[in-house]
Amino acid sequence: MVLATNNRGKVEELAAMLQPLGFQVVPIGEYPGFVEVEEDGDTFMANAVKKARAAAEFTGQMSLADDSGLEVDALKGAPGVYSARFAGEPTDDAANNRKLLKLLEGVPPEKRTARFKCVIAIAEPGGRIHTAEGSCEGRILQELKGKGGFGYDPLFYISQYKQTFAEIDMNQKNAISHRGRALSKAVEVLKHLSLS
Ligand code: ITT
Repeated sequence: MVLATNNRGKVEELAAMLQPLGFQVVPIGEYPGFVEVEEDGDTFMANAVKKARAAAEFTGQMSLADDSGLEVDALKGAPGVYSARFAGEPTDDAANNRKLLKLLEGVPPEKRTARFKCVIAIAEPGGRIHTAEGSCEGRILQELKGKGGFGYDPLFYISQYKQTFAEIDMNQKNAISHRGRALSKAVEVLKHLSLS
C-alpha cells in the first residue's frame, strides 16, 4: 500500500495502524519523480480522492491518501481544508499554532471547542476509489502542551484523557483520533474487497 502523503506525522500514525494488520506500506516519497498534486478542493473528500488517485496512477499500486484538518467553532470552522497552510506556505506547524492562539485571544475555554476531521481515500490502480471519514472532538488550549505528535496536537485537548494529543502516546491517539477512526472504517472496506 502506497501512502500518498508527504507529512511524516501522518506516515508514522498510518504505518503504526496498518502494519500490524499485515499491510506493507511505502511512503510516496520513496517513488522518485512523483509530483505532488495541488490541493485545490473545497472539501477534505475532494482533496483526499485527488491525492490517492494521482499516487495510484503514478505507482500502479493501491494508494491511500489522508486529507485532514482542524475546525474551530469560534472561527466558523477555520482553518478547515486550509489547516496545513493556515500561516502560509510551506507548512510551518509552529507558525500555524501561533496564528491560531492569536485569533482565539480572549475566547474563554468553554467557547474554544473544535474537532479534527479526516477523510481517507484508497485508490485502486484500476481507478476504483473507496473513502471513509472520521472526526474527533476537543478543545483548543491557551498554550502549547506536550512534545509528541505533529501539527496542532499541542493545542488540542481531549477531555477523555485530560491531556493534549501531544501529551499522549501515538497508540492512544490512534485509538480515538479522526485518522484512527477513518482508517478503521477504510480497513473494513479493504477486508470486504479481499474477500470478494
Ligand atoms: P499531505 O497532503 O502530503 O498528506 P499535509 O500536511 O499537507 O500532507 P493536509 O493537506 O491534509 O496534509 O493538511 C492537514 C493539516 O491539518 C496538517 O498539516 C496539520 O496541520 C493538521 N492536522 C491534520 N491531522 C492532524 C493531527 O492528527 N494532529 C495535528 N494536526 C493535524
